[in-house]
Amino acid sequence: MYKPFLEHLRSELFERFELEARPIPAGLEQCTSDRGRSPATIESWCYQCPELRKIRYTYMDAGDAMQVFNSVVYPSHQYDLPFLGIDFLSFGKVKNLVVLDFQPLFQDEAYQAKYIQPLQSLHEKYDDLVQGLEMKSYDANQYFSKYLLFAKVEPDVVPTRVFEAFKDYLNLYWEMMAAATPLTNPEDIQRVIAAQKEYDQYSADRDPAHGLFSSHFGNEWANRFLFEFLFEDAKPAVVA
Ligand code: BLA
Repeated sequence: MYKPFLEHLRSELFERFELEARPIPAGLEQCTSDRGRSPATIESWCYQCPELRKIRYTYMDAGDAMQVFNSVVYPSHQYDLPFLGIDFLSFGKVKNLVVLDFQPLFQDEAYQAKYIQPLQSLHEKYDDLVQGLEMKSYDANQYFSKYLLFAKVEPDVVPTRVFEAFKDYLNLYWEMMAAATPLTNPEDIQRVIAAQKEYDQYSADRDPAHGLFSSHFGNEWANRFLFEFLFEDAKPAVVA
């Protein structure tokens, strides 16, 4: 269902950047299971280039039962650009949830004006993908922008409206990247490093997918996937 999105992201990345593979810890690149009701496969890819220190994307395929395409692009530490965050999920072809955002590192006004305001016109263009849904796991005011696309959609709009929106958001992201000037002040860079790290911790602590991973691939695999790959700068909570 979301394979064309993955293909589009991949070809855009390879066209625009000098990508180098970024290693994925052994055993986490791919996993297949026949536990649970339907067989599931999860596969991930990871790259880096001078501008983008970590580009990861994951596809989880459990046939009609579930399709997930998830990706985060982490700019290099000398860029205070937002993350590009993608989470497209489909359960039983019925519940199709799409989330697409430029995830801000900071919430101050200068940052919003520079990196989030440019999204406004796309957000308006795709107002059918803006539904004011409530977030259950996350805080909408942290690491999300006010111009995110977040919608429950019918399957027929996925290859049409959602794909159009995806292409437009990606294009704007590349434009923003191309226009960005690297930070030179070590303190500013430290601030980016800290915020990116906090994003990993925040996301790992709240990730609504842990149960999904562990039901298919086991708890141990799920923990490794979360803390060694998806959000590798996060530390697992210490359980007494
Ligand atoms: C929701 N994301 C979800 C849910 C799951 C995942 C299972 C809950 C769906 C439901 O309501 O039933 C799945 N998250 C994943 C998967 C991975 C993951 C499979 O990290 C990894 C492979 N989530 C992101 C990113 C964004 C994001 C980058 O990982 C930003 C665009 C957003 N996911 C996001 C939001 C929700 C969600 C906003 C709704 C959650 C809520 O209600 O709080």
